[in-house]
Amino acid sequence: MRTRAAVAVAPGKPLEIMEVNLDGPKAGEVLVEIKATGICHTDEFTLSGADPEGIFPSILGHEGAGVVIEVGEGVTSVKPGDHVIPLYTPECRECASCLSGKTNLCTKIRATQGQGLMPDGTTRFSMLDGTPIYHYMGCSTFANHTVLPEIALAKVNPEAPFDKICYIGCGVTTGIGAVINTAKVEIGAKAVVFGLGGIGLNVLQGLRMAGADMIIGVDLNDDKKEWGERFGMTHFINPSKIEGSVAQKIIDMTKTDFDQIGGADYSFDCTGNVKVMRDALECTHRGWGVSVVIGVAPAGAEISTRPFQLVTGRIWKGTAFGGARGRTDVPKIVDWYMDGKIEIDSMITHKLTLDEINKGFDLMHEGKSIRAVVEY
Ligand code: NAD
Ligand code: AHE
Ligand code: ZN
Repeated sequence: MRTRAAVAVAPGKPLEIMEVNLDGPKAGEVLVEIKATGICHTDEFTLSGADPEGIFPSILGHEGAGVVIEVGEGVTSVKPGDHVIPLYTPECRECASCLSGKTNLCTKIRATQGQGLMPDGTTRFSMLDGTPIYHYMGCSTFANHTVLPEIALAKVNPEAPFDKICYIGCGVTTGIGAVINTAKVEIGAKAVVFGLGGIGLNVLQGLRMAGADMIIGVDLNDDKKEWGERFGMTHFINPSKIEGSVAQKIIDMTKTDFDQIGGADYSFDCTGNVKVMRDALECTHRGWGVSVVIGVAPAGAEISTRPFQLVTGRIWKGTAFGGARGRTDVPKIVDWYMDGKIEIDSMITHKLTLDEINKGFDLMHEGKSIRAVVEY
């Protein structure tokens, strides 16, 4: 069939909207009509050329929602008409990682996914002249139709609006999951969130749900103060407007008469900046502070700190997709949204058509959007 897509033709170039060929689903695969997709900073990261796994031409996008149109041989868990959210972290429930019970990082199809290919080593997309187009994160939601492995689809409540729940395909789940699944924040905790964008605001709402007491937000953009406050932030720091280091500032803010050491119980990097990641670790409490890396850093970037920071009990960890097991957890998160337990609507700041998709990247660069969503 033919479908319309925004194709990443080369690093650093605007996406090109065009008709592309799409082959039907093979065994174990599913054809999905994408109804809406968010634009995540990770799409920008890959388009910019900073992603070591970036491959061109490709169809980016990994934060979508849509409807099953056709299933390939042997597919049993979804059927035409089902509403689904594509999963860049699939859940096969049979690989060593899934069965370990210790991680959400299913490894069944990770190798081919990172090469922009379906599990059989081929691509379903091509240009009208036959040039192959690569898949992205196993999802390619910047196409009106896409093909995914069955294990990379979460079947969700058909009443849920596509233009909102697409955000659960990445940002919402990553932010809330980082708090609940990865950090396992407890009631009364003191926490810091670096970077109050599409991910950071969801970390804030996760902290609010978990019952954290002091929730400090850090961003270079003062507009994010008001945004943070809407999602539970209690204190705001703009690092460009303070004297001294942001880590020391946070340590001082968290001291009490009883605890003169100070430091956050938990911190989260949602910037992808390795210097910020260091501050995020070093602002946590001696003996027990946990810092979670969410941000994705460019090729070649490395993190550093004095090993003493770890010797003295701080824990540095990371999270992908908020530690969520997609087929199991994503339908529940959609239900949380439908039941009013989590907020999404106000974070969708812009709605675009596919033809306007590059505007979504401009809004992100200008710090004007939280999430821009493309509706097909
Ligand atoms: P975004 O562009 O919406 O937000 C980033 C925010 O960070 C902005 O508000 C910006 O002003 C702020 N910021 C930038 N540099 C800063 C600095 N030095 N100090 C303080 N604040 C700073 O991006 P997003 O969609 O929220 O994504 C955030 C990061 O999370 C990206 O690196 C993205 O690739 C990554 N990400 C990771 C996962 C995962 O599973 N680990 C999932 C989604 C996104
Ligand atoms: N391809 C990059 C890494 C990109 C990355 O870290 N991706 C996150 C999801 S970001 C979603 O917005 C992730 O899930 N990683 C786990 C995985 O298996 O890809 C690189 O550096 O090579
Ligand atoms: Zn993302």
